[in-house]
Amino acid sequence: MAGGLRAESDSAIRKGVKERPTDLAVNGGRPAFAEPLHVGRPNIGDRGRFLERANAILDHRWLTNDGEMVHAFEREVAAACGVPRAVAVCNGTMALSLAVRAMGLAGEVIVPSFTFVATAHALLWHGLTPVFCDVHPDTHTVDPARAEELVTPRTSAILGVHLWGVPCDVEGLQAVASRHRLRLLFDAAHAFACERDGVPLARFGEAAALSFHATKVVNSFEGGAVCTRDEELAARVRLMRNSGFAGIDRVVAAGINGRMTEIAAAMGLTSLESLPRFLEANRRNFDAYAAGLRGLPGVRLLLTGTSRAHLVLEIDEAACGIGRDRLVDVLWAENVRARRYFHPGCHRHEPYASLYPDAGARLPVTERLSGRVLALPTGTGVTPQDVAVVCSIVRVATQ
Ligand code: T4K
Repeated sequence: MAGGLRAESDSAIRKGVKERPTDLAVNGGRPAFAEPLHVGRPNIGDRGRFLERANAILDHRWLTNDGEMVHAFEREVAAACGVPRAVAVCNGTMALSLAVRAMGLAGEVIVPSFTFVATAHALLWHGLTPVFCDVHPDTHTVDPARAEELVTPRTSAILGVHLWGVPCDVEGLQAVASRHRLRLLFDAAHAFACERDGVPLARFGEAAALSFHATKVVNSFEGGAVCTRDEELAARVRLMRNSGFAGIDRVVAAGINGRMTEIAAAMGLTSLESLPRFLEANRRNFDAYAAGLRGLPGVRLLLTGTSRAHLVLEIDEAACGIGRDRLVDVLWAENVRARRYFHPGCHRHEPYASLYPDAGARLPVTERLSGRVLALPTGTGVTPQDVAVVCSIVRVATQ
């Protein structure tokens, strides 16, 4: 009986796998998926709970600005991140922007170029100069040795990014920061539910900015939060989130509207309740990808953060005979919407390309990675059978 069931599920999993080059859609075969399989398909929690919360919001007629749902979400996020305070805001870019502003940074800030462009924009919007730093080839996070080379009398801080939820070399960066009296903060947009040796990544640094965008492991449609162990910093962020209002008609700072809405917080709370299920799906998919891609020359599966929310490959064309961009074309033809995150690196996007035309010369790892990395679909919208099919496409394309 058990053997029969096993055989059935194995054959179900093999359904649709590609076996030879002529099976590929780029060679005239039928696309593997009828509907697009997206990177970043949102995880959806319990609809009933979400709709109950939506009704409660409407009943209370409190839709935004420091409402009960936002307070509850902040408490949950702070507890999950092991910090006394989390200040919820409208998105991750705003979280970064408020952290930078509330910390009073000035002059130059050392930041990786291999990240989503919002990391750099959050600095530029405050008149700061992003100084792009190379990353370590194994972790894709800022290399402390390279960061130290970039310190000048104008440097005020290092902004590390826990890319893919992989921890930065926090101690290495802290040592550089201490030696040069710099501040240290983190873009933790990818790092919710990620830990290092049991410590949530959002605990590191003076402040960490989270994103709860639809594509993140926990989402609030759009959303973000600043996590910090510094009560005064949290109070400043909270003040600035609400246009600088310290009382009902007293403004004490040039704040902004960074408020999270109640409906967003309701989605965030509902997502948090289902987090164990989301993590289980990510880990199951990661293991299935690891098994499906094992032994493929030139295809490296990055060990992403402990939430396994990102599925990241590095393609070495010399070893596997196909370049990353061609492989992305092959996957798209199959309706697998693989993404070239974070091609081509911030320094090659505007306005940075014009501001710092020579930056690429000191970013060899970033330049190499941005030509080799691709993200594949995972999360609750992706099944082990989907993974088997995606792996078979990669396997046949790299044969
Ligand atoms: N720092 C880092 C390191 C970040 O990665 C990000 C954001 C930030 C800071 C800033 O945080 P936020 O301000 O965004 O909260 C996406 C996300 O929009 C962005 O949040 C994320 N990082 C980045 C890595 O990816 P795009 O331009 O790829 O496209 P988007 O939002 O259209 O979504 C990607 C794919 O996901 C779509 O092709 C289809 C799928 N999708 C998306 C949405 C929104 C769905 O299936 N359903 C959906 O509702 O930026």
